[in-house]
Amino acid sequence: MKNILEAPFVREMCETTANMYRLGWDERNGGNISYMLDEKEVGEYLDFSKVVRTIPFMGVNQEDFDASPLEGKIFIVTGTGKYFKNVQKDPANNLGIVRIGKGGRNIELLWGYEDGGRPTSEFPAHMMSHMARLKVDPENRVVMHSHPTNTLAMNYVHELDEKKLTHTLWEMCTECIVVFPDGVGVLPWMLCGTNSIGEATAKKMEEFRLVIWGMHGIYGAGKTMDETFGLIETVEKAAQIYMLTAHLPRVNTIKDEDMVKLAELFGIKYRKDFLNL
Ligand code: 2HA
Ligand code: ZN
Repeated sequence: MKNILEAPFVREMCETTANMYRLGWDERNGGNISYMLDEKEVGEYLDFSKVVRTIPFMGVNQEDFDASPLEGKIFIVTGTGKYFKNVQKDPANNLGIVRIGKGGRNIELLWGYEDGGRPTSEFPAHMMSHMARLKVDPENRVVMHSHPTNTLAMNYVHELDEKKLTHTLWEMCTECIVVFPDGVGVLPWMLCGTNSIGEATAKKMEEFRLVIWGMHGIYGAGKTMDETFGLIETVEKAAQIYMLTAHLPRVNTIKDEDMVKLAELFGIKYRKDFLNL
């Protein structure tokens, strides 16, 4: 067996959490990532017959929560209560590799959480988001939650309306409409760690790869870690420009006609109903 600490997916989790921490997006235990892995690749590092522990899903009523479509799928996931700050120096305590058990009823730990930990408190929301994204994009692998500073700041001074918020973000950087042409879904403030926020997020994920949790943070989904990180990074950059300029007189702006030209140049399908043409 190869050394799991050298596996590309473990390195990627370490690098991404370290980047997010350094950007100030994931204070303390804020944020969580789940990344669906290729069984064949993981098989080079782990013996699938060795289940370290079986862990129940937390924060959900078993009757309302059905993860059976993910039975047997393997994920690397940040641990509950763990700090992104610490993942790189101690992946074996802060990360876990888990397999969704029979009928999607529980979680089988294959590696990690060595100090007795378990997956993020948002694991059910992540699993529901994976199921929702996989229905619209069979190649989706990553779900990422974070508390990016300017995105969060913008939540307090901008209407939490999908069309208006997406439009404002698209206006802030030329590339925004190209990076997230599907726009940004928005949920009001809701109690985190619950079935209801998981279900509401998953519902939005059928339409959007990005979902704002009002006055809490953001969810992103994508095929790769880079794509997902890049989506959140681009929203955060746009929100930063907004926060740097919102209190100043607006002299110039990217017009809706300009955004149409961009979308046409890059040949992308975008939310036309989010423009005011
Ligand atoms: O994992 O960010 O939403 C900590 C959180 C909960
Ligand atoms: Zn959070």
